[in-house]
Amino acid sequence: MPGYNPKDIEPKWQKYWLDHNSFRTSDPGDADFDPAKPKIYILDMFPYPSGDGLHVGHPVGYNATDIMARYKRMKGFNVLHPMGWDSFGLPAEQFAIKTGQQPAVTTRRNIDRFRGQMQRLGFSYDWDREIATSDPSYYKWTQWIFRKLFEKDLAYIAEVPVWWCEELGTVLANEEVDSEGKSEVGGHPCVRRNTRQWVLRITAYADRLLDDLKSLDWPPGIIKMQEDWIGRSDGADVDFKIASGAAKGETLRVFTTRPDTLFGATYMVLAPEHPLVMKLCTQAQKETVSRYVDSSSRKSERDRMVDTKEKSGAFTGSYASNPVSGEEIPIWIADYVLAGYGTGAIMAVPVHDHRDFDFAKAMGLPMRTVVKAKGKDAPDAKRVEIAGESFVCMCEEGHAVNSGFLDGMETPKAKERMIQFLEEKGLGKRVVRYKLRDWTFSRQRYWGEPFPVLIDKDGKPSLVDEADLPVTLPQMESFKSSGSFEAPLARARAWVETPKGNRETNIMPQWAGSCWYFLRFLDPKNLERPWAKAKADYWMPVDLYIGGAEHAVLHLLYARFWFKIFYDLGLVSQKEPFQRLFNQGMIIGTAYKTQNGSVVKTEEVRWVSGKATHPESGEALVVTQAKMSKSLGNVVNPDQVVDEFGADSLRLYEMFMGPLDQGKLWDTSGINGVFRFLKRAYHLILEEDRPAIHMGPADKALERALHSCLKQVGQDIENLRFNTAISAMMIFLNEAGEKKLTQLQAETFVLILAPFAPHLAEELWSRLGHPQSLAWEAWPRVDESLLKADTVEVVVQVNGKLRARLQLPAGLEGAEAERLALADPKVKEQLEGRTPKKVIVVKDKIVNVVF
Ligand code: ANZ
Repeated sequence: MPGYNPKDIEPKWQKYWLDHNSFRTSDPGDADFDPAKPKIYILDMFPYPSGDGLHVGHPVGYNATDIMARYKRMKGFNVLHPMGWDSFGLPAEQFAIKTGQQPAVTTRRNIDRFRGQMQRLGFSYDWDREIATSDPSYYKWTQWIFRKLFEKDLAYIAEVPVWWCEELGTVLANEEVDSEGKSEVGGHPCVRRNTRQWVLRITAYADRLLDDLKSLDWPPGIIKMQEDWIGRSDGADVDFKIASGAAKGETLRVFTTRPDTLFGATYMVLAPEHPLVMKLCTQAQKETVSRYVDSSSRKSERDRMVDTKEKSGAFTGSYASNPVSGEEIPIWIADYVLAGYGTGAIMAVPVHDHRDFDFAKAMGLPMRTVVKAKGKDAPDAKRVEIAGESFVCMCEEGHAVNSGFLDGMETPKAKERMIQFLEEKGLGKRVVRYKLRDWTFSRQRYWGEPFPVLIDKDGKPSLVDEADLPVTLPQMESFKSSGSFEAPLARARAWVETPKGNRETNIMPQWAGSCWYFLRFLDPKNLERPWAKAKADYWMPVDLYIGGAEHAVLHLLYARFWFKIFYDLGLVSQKEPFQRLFNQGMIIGTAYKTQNGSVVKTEEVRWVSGKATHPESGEALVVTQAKMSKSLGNVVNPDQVVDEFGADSLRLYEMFMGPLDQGKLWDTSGINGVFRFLKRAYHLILEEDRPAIHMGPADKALERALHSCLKQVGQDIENLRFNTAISAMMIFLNEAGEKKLTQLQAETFVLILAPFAPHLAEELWSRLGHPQSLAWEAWPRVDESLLKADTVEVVVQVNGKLRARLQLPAGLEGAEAERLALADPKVKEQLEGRTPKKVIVVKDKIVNVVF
């Protein structure tokens, strides 16, 4: 049966690409490597191979990188475009537990499924470079890197709180638990306890992680999130002496970003967990303070930070003296001050800090205005009247008042002056602080990289010799965590006990493998080193990195951190791993629920006069649009779409739905449109399955339409605007109408189509008489001369005033333009028969007439 049938075309070309290893990329040093070409490294955030397989949301990013990779090969680049698997981690472990199997077995199977699905979509990965983070041949090098971190004193052991989740039966890290103490996976309640953990000293790199963001081509929103996560604050530590009450003579250190407001500090606050709390508290206040400390230990950090919350606190009974005014100010404890930030204590300046303002107002504490705003007070500013004096909360900068030697100074200058004063008098010093905390780098679970570490009887760690790597994960019958917070590996006694000492039984977090996988892709089979430096020198940095915005902070931060360590170790020559970052939008699915909330799968919904109803009861369903998830029954499997319409249609549809960075609602019926487009493209080139070629000279209008399409598509790909690129191809098809293309035009169109619908393009290319894949054909050159407009607008000025606009043939000679301008009725009217003194012609733009 002649006609466009993806089932006949797609498997054939997928096999061809694999058999010919069409997308193998050679490296510097390989015989077939061409150093004259420019390089581009195009990377996807590699997936963790879940048990559910791909859903249609995954390929959005993979489609985008594939189009870019195919295009850049045609543009004459050396293109590195690899794929692998982030195969350690909690989801894989949970899947194995749920299905009663070994994670090593389920993971392999899931990987095979993912790879198969990707190959069915025709992605042009260099499969020779495939890696999986859970392979010993890979994690050997993750352990090797850990050895380096330990040697550099960037890894240490500390007591850190972790969470236990009864429901999941596992220990969770902070980032796996939400602000309400529920697990990110499944939303189950968790309890917290301090345990011994490995911690990485990421804070040592805080400044560089912040500064180097400037050099990156990333979405501004992501840069901002990284900046906020690192959270640099410039300020000062200030020492206050305890003047009366308990602990007289002790020093209380605070951190402030506004040392210029020191004269306005009218009380102090300690976090309830501050070590001095009990010491500072007078006999009379002991009970109140203890009760408060106890009640706040039950609140989450997020709750304590929320501004609108009722402020609560307790007075300790003691007073400190303000180091600049000498005034005695009361010391309180309150949970709006956090133990883990700064010094865990603050000087409170109610008029210039919202939280202090609310607290002082609630507790009836004194206030003093020490900064005057530049303009008027904000109309919505908080106000309060105390003993006949009115105070307006003002947190902006301005100039100092009521502040002795600072009076009149603008805020930045006043800050500097105060820091100088404090340093001179030994009352404080300049400091920079970060929100960023060191990174808890161990998990009490099974499915992860073992640490290359032995622990002696006193708990002291030592490294396993490099020659003994990898330390492989032992097979265990049961690898569930236990409620005792003990790592499952501790139960593998035969593995733990070695002649040289006992093994560390914690494992690394899933982030470990994804911190450096982009480097292993450069040299995946190297047995001597994690990668050869020369390869990193050539391929790094990643030129385009596409993935989900959910990795905006942690993955990118951790990977950048390790990369900077590699730089310091001389393993790479660049400072940043990912030059250009792009986040693809999420695909949203439609979900159907009954009134009482039970889910009805999309394929089971019955449509009655345009309304979704229950297949049995006929009840009208509640329709919502939400992130695709199994529990909502709104996941669309790409395999189904490929079965019905083919991979090229799926690829095209996902790119045509809208701009790459925006969220899009999946609508299977929308695929019909792109399927029809591909069918028309097929029939434009083939008639009864034979090339339908126009033999005479090229149709001028068609030629121009083709080159305008070519130009647009090239520009759009560079800018990741794939939806408009596809529209441009559709417009061309419309303009072509019933006309036939010449051989050259047909080839040009097929090459334009190739990055988007590679199977169909390969098929057409071969039918046009080419025995080899088009993957490495040159991208056609735009003939700019065709795109120049035939006519241009030329304005005519008479004595400097615009008098006429003429449509003239483009490129008209000066004398001819002058003749036509002077013949124009409006110009004639101005001249009233006079001969102009001078006529100046700017070709294709202006005729200037002076008389
Ligand atoms: C006095 C002051 C006056 C402040 C003023 C602000 C405005 P960032 O920018 O987030 O670093 N602070 C210090 N340690 C704290 C803690 N452990 N818990 C809660 N708040 C704490 O904020 C630094 C400011 O937050 C510090 O500057 C301190 O309040 C408060 F007009 O000191 B400030």
